[in-house]
Amino acid sequence: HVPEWSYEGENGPDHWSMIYPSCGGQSQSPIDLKENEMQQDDTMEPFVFHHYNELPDSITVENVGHSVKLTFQMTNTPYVTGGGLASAYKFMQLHFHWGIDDNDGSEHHINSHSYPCEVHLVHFRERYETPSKAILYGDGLAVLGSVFTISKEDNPQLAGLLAGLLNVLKPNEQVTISPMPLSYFLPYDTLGFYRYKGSLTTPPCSEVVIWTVFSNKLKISDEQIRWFRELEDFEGKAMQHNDRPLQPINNRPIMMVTT
Ligand code: B30
Ligand code: ZN
Repeated sequence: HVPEWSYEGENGPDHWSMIYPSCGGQSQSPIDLKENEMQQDDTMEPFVFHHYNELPDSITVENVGHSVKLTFQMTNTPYVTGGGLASAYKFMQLHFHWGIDDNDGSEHHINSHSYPCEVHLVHFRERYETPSKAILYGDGLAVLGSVFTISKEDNPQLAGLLAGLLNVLKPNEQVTISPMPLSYFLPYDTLGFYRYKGSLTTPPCSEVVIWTVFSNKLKISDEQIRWFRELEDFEGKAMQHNDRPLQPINNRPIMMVTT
């Protein structure tokens, strides 16, 4: 289907709230994560990632028109506990946000700095049984985000995915890629992170997300990012960027966990 929203022009982010009222809410994402405005939290235990190192049977890559999404077919669904989360959150999908050039593209900013790319690992709270039921609750989803910095060398862990992109240049196209563990999309050290309550960064912008952004970064080369920008959107135009502008914090507490 063709959605009623995009990242540019008449259906761009400034207009989302006309059709999707939550996009005009008071707890929207992304935000600028400024360390000097955060509270330190020493009570959150480290994350525990279950089955994140297991090889899936297969991975499906899909061009969803506004991003590229990966789903993992595996016997044991990965899930996350700890990290200040109330209970287990099951992995659903991961996807990427990127920018027109390497100065921009991450949705969250860290200390007012934007990064060229950000990956979102989307999870739903197990006790709500399904993703569609989970988004009816303020703590229904947990999204784990990591930003990328530019490396001179290609990141070999991204090679299989990026090769697959050539087969999904058009919306709704799907391809199966060689299995790799979900842990490839987490920084090596996940002990440091930022935490706040926010929303989906795309319509319907539901305010149901416990956000985590890790302080450590992943790596991607400039040549590798270019592949994302080649994907086509529903209008047949290159998806040059898919980062929502920063949203007001409105007195929300932002927590920081350091090692
Ligand atoms: S994000 O991580 O805040 N960018 C959804 C999940 C996470 C984020 C944004 C949206 C989500 O579940 N959206 C509704 C379902 N989508 C399915 C999808 O896979 O991606 C349907 C849709 O638009 O129509 Cu996009
Ligand atoms: Zn996202």
